[in-house]
Amino acid sequence: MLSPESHGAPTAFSLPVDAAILKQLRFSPAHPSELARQLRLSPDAVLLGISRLQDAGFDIAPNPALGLQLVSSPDRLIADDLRSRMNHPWIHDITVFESTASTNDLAMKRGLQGASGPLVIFAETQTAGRGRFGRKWHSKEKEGIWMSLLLRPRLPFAQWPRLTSTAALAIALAIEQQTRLKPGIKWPNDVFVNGKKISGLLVETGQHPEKGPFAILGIGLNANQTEFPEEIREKASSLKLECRGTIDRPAMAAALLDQLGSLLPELETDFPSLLRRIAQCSTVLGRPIRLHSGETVIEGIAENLDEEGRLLVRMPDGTLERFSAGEVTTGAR
Ligand code: BT5
Repeated sequence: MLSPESHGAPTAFSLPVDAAILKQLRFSPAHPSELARQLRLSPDAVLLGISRLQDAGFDIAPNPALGLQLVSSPDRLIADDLRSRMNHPWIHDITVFESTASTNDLAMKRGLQGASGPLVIFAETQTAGRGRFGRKWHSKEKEGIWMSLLLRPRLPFAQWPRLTSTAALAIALAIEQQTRLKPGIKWPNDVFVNGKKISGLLVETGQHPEKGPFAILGIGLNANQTEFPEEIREKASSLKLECRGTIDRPAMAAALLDQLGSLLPELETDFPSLLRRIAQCSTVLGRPIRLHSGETVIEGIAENLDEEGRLLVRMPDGTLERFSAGEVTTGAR
């Protein structure tokens, strides 16, 4: 199962101390003694947690009438902060690196070592972020969300491509929720806003001798960039540029985890309804396209998605062909 914890009723009490304190303070200010009672912790544990959080950059200030108040959070991805912001903490194993070559490489390593997942790895910057076919993915420090999830879907391997379109929908919904922008899904692995690429997905698979196959879902989401390197300047954008406001990255990252947590189980139980929503967000359906798939380049009309999310293309001779991967390069945004 993708999300073993999603059936329980997670409470602040099941969170680590710092996450529980943050969750409670986000809900309302409280005196340390109240916090200790609410969280069933000793007063010392609460005070220690508060000072750890302050050291990490959280502005937690005393207010004579209200008690302790969370005034602001740092613009950093911090595992306990993300845990505290999630509505349904379905994923507990969250790691954040300041810098790494590629979060997909790290998640792959964990999978090959036999980690059960689900787990997620974030990095504030990647020195060798990758797209498909070994292309470079620009991952500027603290300006985006660069993350990889390790999952072991309980689905026949042939159905794993469902992961890509489901994750794209989760990204689109999280963006919409946080910014009110209207993102579109460019089949199969891009999310666009106003005709520019905001996010890309890199899904890879691995195999552990005992634990079996696993999937790595790599997500790059441009949040606060105000400029891009020359080679992608024309086609890339960030949420900040599109909505003219700074993005709260931890809130966006938590929203993304929440959306993934609610959609991923559906991919096993009710993919047809997910597909309808994915199709509604599509920027390619109904349009003339050119599709590069391996050595093949075809032109036709992107007509629909089939039951597994493959693209159905109406060819000039009237036949319908299906593609499970590829790159839509023309006539579609
Ligand atoms: C993708 O590949 O769009 C998948 C990107 C996945 C990145 C995530 S970040 C976390 C995880 N760790 C990794 O190492 N990777 C994943 P593709 O469809 O092949 O698109 C790659 C192309 O997008 C490049 O050739 C550029 O043209 C363009 N590009 C590169 N960086 C970009 C950026 N930050 N924003 C928009 N476009 C970009």
